[in-house]
Amino acid sequence: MQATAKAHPNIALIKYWGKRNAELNLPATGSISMTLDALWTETTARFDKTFDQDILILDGTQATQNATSRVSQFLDIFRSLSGTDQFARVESVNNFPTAAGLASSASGFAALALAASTSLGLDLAPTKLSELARRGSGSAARSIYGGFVEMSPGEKSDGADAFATQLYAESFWDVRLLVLIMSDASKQVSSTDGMNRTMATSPYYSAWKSTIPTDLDEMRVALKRKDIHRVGELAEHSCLKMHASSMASRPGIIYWNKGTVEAMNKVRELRNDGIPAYFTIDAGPQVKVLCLPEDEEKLTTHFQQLPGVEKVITASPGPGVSIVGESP
Ligand code: 2P0
Repeated sequence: MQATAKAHPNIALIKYWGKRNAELNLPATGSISMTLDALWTETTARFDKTFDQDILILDGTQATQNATSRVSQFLDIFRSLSGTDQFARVESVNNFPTAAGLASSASGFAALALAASTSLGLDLAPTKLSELARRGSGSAARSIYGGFVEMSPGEKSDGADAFATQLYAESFWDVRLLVLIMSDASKQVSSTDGMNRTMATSPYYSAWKSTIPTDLDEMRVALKRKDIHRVGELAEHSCLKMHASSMASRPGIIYWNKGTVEAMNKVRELRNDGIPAYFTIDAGPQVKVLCLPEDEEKLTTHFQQLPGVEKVITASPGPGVSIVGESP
């Protein structure tokens, strides 16, 4: 059978940065995210006994050996669960640039987890799907669900309790996340390499880690109250703290460029003018701005005028992963 799944990336409001076990991809801390409606990945998986190797097609082009072997290793988990040794053809399409630092691995591995398990006839509970998606990419565990999602680091050594759960569905709170695409998307250190280096060499990592349980508690309360100021302040703090910890690595990791800093300053300037707007930044230069729907247009106009900003994408809380096509 062949199955096509659709998943949306998510942006962490309380960041995940560091692993307690690299092989099983177990996060060192919990995290809280929002799934984005405007961006998506659609992935089709077909296992067939006539295939003699796994094939990965990304946005219409055959993927590199590295990308294909990462996907092959991920598919091995599903092959082992269903007791098959068949190879697969995986075709994946993003409606956004793959390398733009927009969490394509989150939507990519969430979609692949559901497409692969469905095409093999495995009917997995969402928590199991989330646990398996995590093996592909830590943030993918959160993209199984829509709306506002919390990832648990778990305590078990086999990772059976390291999965995400939904805090609130996408209909809970109508907020916006403006994604500012920077024109100078300079080459970055991958998330995996960045977090591993931070954990191994940054004197600030342990301090960062010790503050996360409180951040998570406070974010849950702020979300429940739909308090944009508190959610935004906590998200901005979590982001700056993650970056400060990375910058203190050896060699230091700087994900920002000139446009990133200009956008951060602009967000704070607009906030001083009374508009509730708060930024967050992941392992790349893009700035994401949390705001209310009524300020979306005004803020977009301001950000489009910044010289470092190429494009602004507007996202709202989006849905979890789903099957959008099946055929024999
Ligand atoms: C997050 N990031 O919580 C953090 C904040 C980026 C910055 O999760 O190594 O691609 O595959 O588990 O999921 C991006 O890291 O890392 C990420 P791996 P992933 O969203």
